[in-house]
Amino acid sequence: MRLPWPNAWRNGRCAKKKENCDTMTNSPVTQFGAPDAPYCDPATARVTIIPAPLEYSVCYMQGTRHGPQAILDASSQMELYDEELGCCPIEIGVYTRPALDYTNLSHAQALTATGQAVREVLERGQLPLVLGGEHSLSAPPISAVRDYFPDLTVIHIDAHGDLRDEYEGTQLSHASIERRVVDLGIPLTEIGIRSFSPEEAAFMKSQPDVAIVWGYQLANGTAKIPWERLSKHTYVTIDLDAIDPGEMPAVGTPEPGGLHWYQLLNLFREICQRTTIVGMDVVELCPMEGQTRADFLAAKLVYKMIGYRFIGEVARDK
Ligand SMILES: [Mn+2]
Repeated sequence: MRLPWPNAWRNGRCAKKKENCDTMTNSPVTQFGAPDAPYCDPATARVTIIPAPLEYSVCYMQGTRHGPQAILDASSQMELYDEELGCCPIEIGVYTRPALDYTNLSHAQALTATGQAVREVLERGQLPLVLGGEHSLSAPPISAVRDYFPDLTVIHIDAHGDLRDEYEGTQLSHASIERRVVDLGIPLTEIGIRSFSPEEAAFMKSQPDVAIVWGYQLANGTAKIPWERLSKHTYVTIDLDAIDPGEMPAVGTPEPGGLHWYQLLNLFREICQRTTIVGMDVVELCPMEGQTRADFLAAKLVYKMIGYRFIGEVARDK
C-alpha cells in the first residue's frame, strides 16, 4: 500500500522545527531552508546554492550585498512541504556553499571568482543556483554553463532590458548584463521588460538574437512567450524587480506594473515543462528595514523554482 506521505516527511525530517526560531537571531543561517543534515550534504545534493554578495555598479539604492544572507535567513522560517507539488523539494538535496568573499577584489576579479564557483558546481554534476547581489554577476555563470551545455539559451526575467553596451563607463555594469550574453552569441529571451532606453531600442533594430515579451503585454493578456526559441538546456536569470513593487519593494530600481506572484510561478512552471534548466540566478534583492515580506518572497521563489525544476525526482503524495 502506498504511504500517504513521503517517508522523510512522515518521520518529520523535513518538518520545520520550532527551535530554529531561537537560533536564527543569534547566528546567521548557513543552509537554505535550514533542513536537517541529510538534505544539505554537498556530496549528494542536486543543487548547490552560491551566495554572491556582489555590489559594485549599483546606481540608486545600495544594500544588495546583503541580499543573499537575507534570503537564507528568511528561508529558515519557510515550510519545506510544497502543497502544490505534493512533496518536500528539499529532499533532492540542496547544499548552500559559504558566501563568496569579494574583499579586496576588483569588479572584474569578483566576476571571475563567481564564474569559477559555478564551474566547480558544474564539475560535480550539480545545478548551480546563484543568489545576488547585483545583476552584473550573471554573465560569468552563464558563460560557464554554456561551456557544459553548448546549445544553451537564456531566459531573462526583469523590469529592465539590461542591453546597454556600457553604463556609467563600464561594460561590467548591471545595466549591461544581457548585452554581454548577446556578445557570447547566446539566444536571449527577455520577459517582463518595462524600462528600456533609446540606446537599447536602437540596438534592437540591429536584429540581435533577442526576443522581448514586454510587461504591458503580460498585463493586457497579449503576451506570447516564444517557446520555440528555447533549446534543450536553459539558464534562467531573475532580477527581482521583475515582480510588481507592491509585492517586491526591496529592489534598487523599482518599476511599476510588474509580474504578480502566481503569474511568475505559472511562468516558471511552464519554463520547467518546456526545457531543462541547467543554471539559475535570483538577483538584486536589496533588503530594507520593515520590508521582510520581500526577503520571504525571494526565499520562497527560490524554493518554488527548485521544486518545479526537480518535480518527478522526489517522492510525491499526489
Ligand atoms: Mn532590473
